[in-house]
Amino acid sequence: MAESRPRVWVSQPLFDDLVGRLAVHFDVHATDVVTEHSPAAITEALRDSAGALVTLNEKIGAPQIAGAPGLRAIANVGVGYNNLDVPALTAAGIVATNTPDVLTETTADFGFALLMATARRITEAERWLREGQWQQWSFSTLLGADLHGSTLGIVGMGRIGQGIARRARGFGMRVLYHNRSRLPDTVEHECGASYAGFDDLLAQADHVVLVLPYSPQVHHLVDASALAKMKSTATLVNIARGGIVDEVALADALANGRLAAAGLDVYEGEPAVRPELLALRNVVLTPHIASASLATRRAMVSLAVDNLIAALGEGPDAGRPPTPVNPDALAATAGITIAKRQGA
Ligand code: 8YV
Repeated sequence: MAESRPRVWVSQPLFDDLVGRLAVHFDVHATDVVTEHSPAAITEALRDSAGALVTLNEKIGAPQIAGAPGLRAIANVGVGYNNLDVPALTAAGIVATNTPDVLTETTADFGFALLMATARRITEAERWLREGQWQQWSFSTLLGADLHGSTLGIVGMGRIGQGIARRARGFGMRVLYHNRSRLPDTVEHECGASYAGFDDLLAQADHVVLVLPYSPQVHHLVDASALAKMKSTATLVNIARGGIVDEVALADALANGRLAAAGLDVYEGEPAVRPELLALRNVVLTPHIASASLATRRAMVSLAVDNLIAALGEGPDAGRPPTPVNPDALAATAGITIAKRQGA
């Protein structure tokens, strides 16, 4: 009797040719149309699965894995993995993986684009023009803030933050950064960036970019009191996660001239965007697309597929997924892989 192959769930339509590589090893249950899966639907999809390829939309914690005894790996398509309860997965021996590195430069490009659009009011200017408001050229139309010669404050100096710092250097900006830990001198030097305390960075920066990973510890890190420490002429860009900014306080600061402008790619309740933000002209709003170049989105899916195949003990890297986030859980998978190699 033919041995049944492990079932793998793919939560969203990704790239068929890349996801198709899973079918060499697994019985693939792919989602054909973009779907908002309810927590119960995720539980159901995982129940008989050995692995899953998921995106930030799928929140997976203890309730979702409780009824899935055969689940061994979750491959997240994204560098951020705050949609996963990693301690719960680790405790259950489930390997979690993410997709770092492949999106670094694309995301840094976008962070810089959003910064420029925000400081120089590009989307606001286009809207104004399309509305037919450009009746006569005027010297004082849509005056913005310079990037060159200004001070950039980067909060979260991982790979993407460093990519933004290198770009800022080319623009003649002074770069301050704040991070959980200070970077080695060589990296600071290469990025042309100096370490600053959080409050100091807020007070000195003309432009602040948030690129730090989300965790409950940084929920609403940028709240009313943090915003009050910033210059009223400053701009704020968030390409990290929505929950890091108190959006009500931000909208209030933007509406009342306590902050010049903001550029947001991420939102606390996305895809919903607060009406207070939608009503403002001095905020650039994009729909979580910082990593969305075709080449990079393909590279992310490809890496996630590699991770899932390896984490489930198949392929040339069986038992050694390239980018695990909880290597502790790999021990369990390694045991399965060894047993499988031995024909158990
Ligand atoms: C992804 C992101 O598009 O990588 C991340 O953390 O926020 C985005 O680049 C998203 O995670 C897709 O799941």
